Amino acid sequence: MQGQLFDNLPEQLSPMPAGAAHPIGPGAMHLPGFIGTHAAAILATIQAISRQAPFRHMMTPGSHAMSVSMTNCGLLGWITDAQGYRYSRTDPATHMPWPPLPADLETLARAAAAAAGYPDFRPEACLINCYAPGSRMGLHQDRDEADLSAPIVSFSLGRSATFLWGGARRNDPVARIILQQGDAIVWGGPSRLYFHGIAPLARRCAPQEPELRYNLTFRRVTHLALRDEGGTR
Ligand code: MD3
Ligand code: FE
Repeated sequence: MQGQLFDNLPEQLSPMPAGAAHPIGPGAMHLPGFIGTHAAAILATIQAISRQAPFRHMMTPGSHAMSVSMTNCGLLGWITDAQGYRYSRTDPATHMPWPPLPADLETLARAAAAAAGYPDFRPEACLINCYAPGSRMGLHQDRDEADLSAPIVSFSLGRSATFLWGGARRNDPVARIILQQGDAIVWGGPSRLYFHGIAPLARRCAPQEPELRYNLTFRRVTHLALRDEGGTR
C-alpha cells in the first residue's frame, strides 16, 4: 500500500471529472464518473486492505448480522456490535490498527470534497462496504461522528445499486438514484443528517455485470481543532 497507486492523478484532478456535478440536496453533490480512470486501482487497493483487515458481517446492537460486509482503513474505523455503533482505532477482529488510508485515495476524496465546495476536508476514517446479491442497507442517518459539520464523501465501485435518498425525517419521501461505478457523492450541510439507504441488490445479475458492489465513505469523526493540536491533520 506504499507509493503511487494512481500514476495519472494530476491529469484526473484538473481539469474536470467525467460528468457534470449536480446538486441532489442542500449541501449534497453528485459527481458522476469522478473516479474516472482510477476505478481499477481503487479496487486493487480494496483487495490489499481486505487482506489485512478482512471484510466481515458486523452485528447490530439488536444482534442482527448486517447483510453488507465491511472493513475500514484510516486512523479510525466504524464498527458495530452488541455495545453499539462507534469508531475504533483498532480492528476488533485482529486487535491491530486499521490499515492506513492510502495517500492517493485521501487526495482523491479531498478533491471530491473540494469540487463540491468543501475545501478543508480531512478524513480520519474510510468505511468500505461490500454488497453481494441480496445485500441492502435500510434507511438510516449517519450520526456517530462527533463533527457533523464535515461532509461525508462516497465512491461507488463495481455493480450499480439504487441509492435511497430521503430527507431530514424518517417519513420524508424517498427518491431513488442509480449509483454507478466511478460516481462520487459529497454529503454536507443539511443533507449530512438526511435519511438514506441502499435498495436490495437483485439476487441475479446480468452476465457481464460484476457481482459485487463496493462503497467507500470517507469521514471526519473528531473535531479538527480538538485533535492533534498544532498538527496538520
Ligand atoms: C447521505 N453507505 O455506509 S453511501 C453508510 O452505498 C452508507 O454503502 C451507503 O450509507 C452505501 O453509512 C450509501 C452514501 C452516503 C453515505 C453517507 C451519508 C450517503 C449519505 C451521510 C449522510 C447523508
Ligand atoms: Fe450511511
